[in-house]
Amino acid sequence: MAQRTVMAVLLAMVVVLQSPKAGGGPPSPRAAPAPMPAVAPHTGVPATGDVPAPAAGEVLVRWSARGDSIARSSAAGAVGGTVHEIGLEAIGVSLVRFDPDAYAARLRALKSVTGSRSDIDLDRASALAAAEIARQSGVAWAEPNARYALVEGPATANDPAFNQQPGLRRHGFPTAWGISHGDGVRVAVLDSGIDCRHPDLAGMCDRGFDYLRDSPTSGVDNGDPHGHGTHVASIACANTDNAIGMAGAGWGCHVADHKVADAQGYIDTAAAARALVTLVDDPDYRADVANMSFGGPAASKSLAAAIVYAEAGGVVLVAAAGNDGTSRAHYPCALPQVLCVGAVDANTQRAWFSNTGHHAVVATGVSVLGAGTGTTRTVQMSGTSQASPHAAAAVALATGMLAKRGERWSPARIRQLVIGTAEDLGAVGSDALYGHGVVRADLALKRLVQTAGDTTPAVPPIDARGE
Ligand SMILES: [Ca+2]
Ligand SMILES: [Ca+2]
Repeated sequence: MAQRTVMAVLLAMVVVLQSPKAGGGPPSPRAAPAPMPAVAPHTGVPATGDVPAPAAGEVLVRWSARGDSIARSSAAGAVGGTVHEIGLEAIGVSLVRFDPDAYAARLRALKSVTGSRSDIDLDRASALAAAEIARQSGVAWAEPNARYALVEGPATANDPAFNQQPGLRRHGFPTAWGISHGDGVRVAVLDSGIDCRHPDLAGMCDRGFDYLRDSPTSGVDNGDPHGHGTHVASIACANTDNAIGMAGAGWGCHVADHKVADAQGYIDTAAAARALVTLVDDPDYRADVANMSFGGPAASKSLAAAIVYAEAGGVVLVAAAGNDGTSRAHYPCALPQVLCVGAVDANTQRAWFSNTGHHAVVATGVSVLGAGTGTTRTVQMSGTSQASPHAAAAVALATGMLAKRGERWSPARIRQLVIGTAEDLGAVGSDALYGHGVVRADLALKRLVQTAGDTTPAVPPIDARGE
């Protein structure tokens, strides 16, 4: 066999066991995690409450071909209104403004005469005015100037540990959840395995592959002797709003366990490269995103070729910048096809261990809460390993939103979306400590909202390396 390069080590450290909370918190861990209770699937955007009333005294009117200016004025006059052009001439629509109080009073008086007096409020007056205008000559249709609400999500998820996950708020995930839940998105986790029996991961694991044993994993009874992969997977896609444990940043995304690391946390180039190629070549393992919370200084050509292959195959590649605290290039993160993620603490100060100079963005990577293995419900770990899945989750939410409207963007374009919406930190502009800044899932998705139906790139190409 060809000599294998020991490629990388997993990039997390400082494990702090977290004891279960008394009262209100998750139940005490037992020898085997309890099976996941049935939870209704997350489907789309949550309801936003009451529908706002239409704008008072305004009706939008579409004129028919024969509607000349005299007919228009006459139609508007039927409700005591006047015609206003508001820039919708291209679609034949004008705004009729009228005095809603006067119109409502007139209707009340009429009803009084006919013996059917009842209160007519302003909302009702808008609908009635529209109906009256619609009956006039030269009018194709008329409708109240209805209002819509911004789609805003829940301020919090109901997971009991949510308040111990300040990074989620810092990255704008709760707002992003109001726009997308990442449903149907698969994040391949190239790591030490995933404990898919964990109550916050059961049901979120898709079929995966164990490259050490050369065999598929079911996504049901997978194991993780190291614990690293389980933690990373949960940060991205733990079951959210299920009243159990923690929230996953990607809310409803699924993970696939691509086990490439041994129990000591080492990954060889062959396993990593094979996993990347599998994500593209084997339809059973197709993935939208690959999270690589590993790396090292070896500039392997094979790994680089596999990265290029996976990106060309449509996989958005996200990796950890490394925990050496140096500016030395760290692979695969330093490759240009990879969204390279450094770590910051809860105050968005650079984590002391986070490598510099090669990452595109930063995310929370100090004392991050995630799923433990075995009987441990949650643990805290620190590392760029923990930062990377936050960025992967932002990608998952964006990918899910695009899929809902029938779009699929290239990995490069999605990478540019995350980079282009990052919040600048430290020195103005891209810098060695923070790259382009901290991941803002909310801003990324809001930019996607703005680009609905737009076929031009959401953001101009940006040199992710910052030069
Ligand atoms: Ca949960
Ligand atoms: Ca900066």
